[in-house]
Amino acid sequence: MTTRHTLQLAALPFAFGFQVASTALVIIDMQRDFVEPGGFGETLGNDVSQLARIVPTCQVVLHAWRAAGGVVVHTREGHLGDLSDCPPAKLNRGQPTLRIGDVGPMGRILIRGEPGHQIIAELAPLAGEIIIDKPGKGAFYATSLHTMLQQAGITHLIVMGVTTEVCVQSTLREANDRGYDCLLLTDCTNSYFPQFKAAALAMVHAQGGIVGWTAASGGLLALL
Ligand code: C5J
Repeated sequence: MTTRHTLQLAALPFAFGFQVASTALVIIDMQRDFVEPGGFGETLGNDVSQLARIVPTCQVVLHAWRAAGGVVVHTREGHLGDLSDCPPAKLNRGQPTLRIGDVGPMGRILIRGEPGHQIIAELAPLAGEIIIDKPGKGAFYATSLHTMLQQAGITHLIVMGVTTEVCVQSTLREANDRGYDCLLLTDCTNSYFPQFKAAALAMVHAQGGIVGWTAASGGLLALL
């Protein structure tokens, strides 16, 4: 198989056609701050063990995608140490046990460079893979992601990561508006709220794929 061969992946609402050469695997925010106890996710009152469940499946897909020679993008949500890129509306919202920038067990919450901001070891980026640090939920807001994807000739995205209805869905919508065909891997994304995950998946492929496509990872692995 050459990376320019068009593959057809069974998906909802219909087959997702893509070429590895023009497709990026985008892994959203698989950071310690969301997946491990003591980080941003837990300060908001969430059960982070929900998210850890998808890690082995994400790892299998990542390894297969690397072996196929595809472009890999990792994103991380986080802020500058002086919080100048964190709007007060985000900083002050709700009643978390610790706010963004406060010191927690994995360093300052959601701050770039802190231990909690790192991508989990199982999915750690390799040299040469794209890492996007983003201050918002969507990976295109205030980042160079679109420019980097265009430079790499990318037209299609295969997306996994957390959380389905927040950063994953925001990124899918941003990508869709920029003209990318996007597939979300259903067993490689998760939410702290199962009902929100189910609703977000349905929203993606409804109305003839108004935001994109969804499929479980097995079909992709078989094609690769
Ligand atoms: C959240 C994210 N949930 N990565 N961030 O605040 O989905």
